[in-house]
Amino acid sequence: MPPEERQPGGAVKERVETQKKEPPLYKVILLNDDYTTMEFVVQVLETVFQKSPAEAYRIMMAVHQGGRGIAGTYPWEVAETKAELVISMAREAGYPLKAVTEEA
Ligand code: TYC
Repeated sequence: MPPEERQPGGAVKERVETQKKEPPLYKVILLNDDYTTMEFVVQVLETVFQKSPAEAYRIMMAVHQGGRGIAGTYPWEVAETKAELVISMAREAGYPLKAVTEEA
């Protein structure tokens, strides 16, 4: 028995369920608009979401044609931080690009 489960007097501590649950995942979704350039969206996908140039272009075109698309899926805090980073980079560059998070 591991020392932390030994009790004074020899009592045995009940084992609580210890199986680790995976954290819930959240999608970061990019929304299409008419003003943000394709180059900027590709750059965001490469730098914020670590996509290859080919994958970044594919996702950007999927958003451009379909209205929205998944940039990546992460634990809540990472997803929120990346969505906020996308929005602040876009505003800094003068684009209206939107990113939202949704439970996966
Ligand atoms: N529709 C934009 C254009 O034609 C490109 C674009 C793609 C904008 C994806 C936003 O999330 C976006 N310049």
